[in-house]
Amino acid sequence: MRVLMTGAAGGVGTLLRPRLARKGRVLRLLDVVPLEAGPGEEAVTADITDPEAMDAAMDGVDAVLHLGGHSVEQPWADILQVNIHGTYVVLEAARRAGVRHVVLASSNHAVGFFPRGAGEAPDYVFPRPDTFYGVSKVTKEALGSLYHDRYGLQVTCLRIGSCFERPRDVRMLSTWLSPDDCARLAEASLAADGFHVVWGVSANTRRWWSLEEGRAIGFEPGDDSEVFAAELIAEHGEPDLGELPHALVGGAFCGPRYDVEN
Ligand code: 15L
Repeated sequence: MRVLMTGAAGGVGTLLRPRLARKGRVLRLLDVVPLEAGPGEEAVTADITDPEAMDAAMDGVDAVLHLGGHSVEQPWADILQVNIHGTYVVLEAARRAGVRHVVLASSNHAVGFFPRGAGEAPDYVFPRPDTFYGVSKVTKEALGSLYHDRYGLQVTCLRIGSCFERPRDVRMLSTWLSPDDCARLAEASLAADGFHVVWGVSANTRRWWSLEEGRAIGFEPGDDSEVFAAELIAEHGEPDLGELPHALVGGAFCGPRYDVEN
């Protein structure tokens, strides 16, 4: 079993790398930044927008975990080239190589303007991107859907919340995806057949995003950000759920800081 991980040098890739190591599995780490391969790993320095390099990177690969691309807002031209075109190149290379499973790192920012309501935000919320970055995640999901329906790839898109070692602010008490839960979600997704869009969130007490579809593909989160709540609230104060960053899925990404003229 060989898994190609794009964006392996990034934040989520770095957290997942040790957690996805398995006996009998080779992790092929791909990034524009050179990486040193450890036991059970292979390193490829390549750009996801380079079709020849991606064809070569797919050789012998069973599944792809596509994390590569900008992870925050950038000028449109960069988002278009790296996140949108790059995802097309990755999926095309996977299709040509006959790869069965592809997991796409989407983001909560694909649906950033979805408002907090009385109940949980359901799975498969219609796209409401909050930035050009969010648009690229919507496009990623759309490309994944196309490559599933037209070419039979098994695709799972992860609407990841906030994947860090620990929550960094009060919003993340709701949106945190612990590194261990991210690995659990990646494992479930790498084995899931069909086309799925799931929230990437831990079993946080303050969670307001559904875990139903995640659980349907076999993801059982084991962590809860509540253990960090007292400390974060002492530092930042109690959240006002009617205001940003708490009132909308995408938090501060929905605010004026991300207007194109700022
Ligand atoms: C994301 O999609 C970003 O990659 C990450 O940096 C965080 O800001 C996260 O969303 C979030 O919403 O907390």
